[in-house]
Amino acid sequence: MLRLAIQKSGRLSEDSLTLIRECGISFVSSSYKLKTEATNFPLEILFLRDDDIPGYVQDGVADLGIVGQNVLVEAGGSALEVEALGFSKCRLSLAVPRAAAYQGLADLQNLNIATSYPKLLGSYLAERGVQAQLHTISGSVEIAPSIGLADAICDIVSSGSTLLGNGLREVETVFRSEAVLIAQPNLSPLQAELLEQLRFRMQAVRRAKR
Ligand code: PRT
Ligand code: ZN
Repeated sequence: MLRLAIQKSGRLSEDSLTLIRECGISFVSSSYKLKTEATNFPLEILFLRDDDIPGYVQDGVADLGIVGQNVLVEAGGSALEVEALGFSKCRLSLAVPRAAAYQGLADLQNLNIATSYPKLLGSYLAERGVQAQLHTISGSVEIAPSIGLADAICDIVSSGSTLLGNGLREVETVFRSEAVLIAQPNLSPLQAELLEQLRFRMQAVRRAKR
């Protein structure tokens, strides 16, 4: 039996459920249930907050998970990426107020930057020799400059309209992300075999869409 953790409700949820169904796996899901069992594959599906998924997979509470690479890498830990899934593509970007003079990373030196991704941003800046004060906030990062909390932000962008709507300009891409299948590092041989079957089906689903 494999336990797969997916996001309960959010941007990843629908595509994750669709992918599992397109793999030919049948299950009943309802919005109030926190887990469900597949009827034609030895799979149990757990519905969790996305931020909790890498930790549950690392600890073996779940064997597999579907999360954004941004969440996986920010979490650190030992959960392994085993398959890129091609949906929920986005980028983690630095942005400054539209009117700010920005010519390059050196302009961020000693600024206050608000983000929910201190690890990803911290290593990006450190690798480039930029020192800045990072302020970790968990949501509504885009309003930080307009309320005087930060000089710049680093957050997830997809269309760019949230930045635009908050008077911000995207200046650097820190990380590119998509949804990935992750696995705990200590699967049993039988679980590893089931994972291979699942990956084979996922790859076939993606090929069929191309
Ligand atoms: O409740 P839970 O903790 O499970 O969910 P969540 O609110 O933390 O995550 P959710 O559902 O918003 O996002 C889940 C994953 O989707 C993220 O970790 C990313 O991998 C991916 N993803 C793809 C995005 C976006 N696109 C996205 N646009 N995650 C967030 N956004 C937000 C972003 O934070 C910003 O506020 O959308 C806004 C920007 O969008 P644009 O289109 O205006 O640029
Ligand atoms: Zn989350």
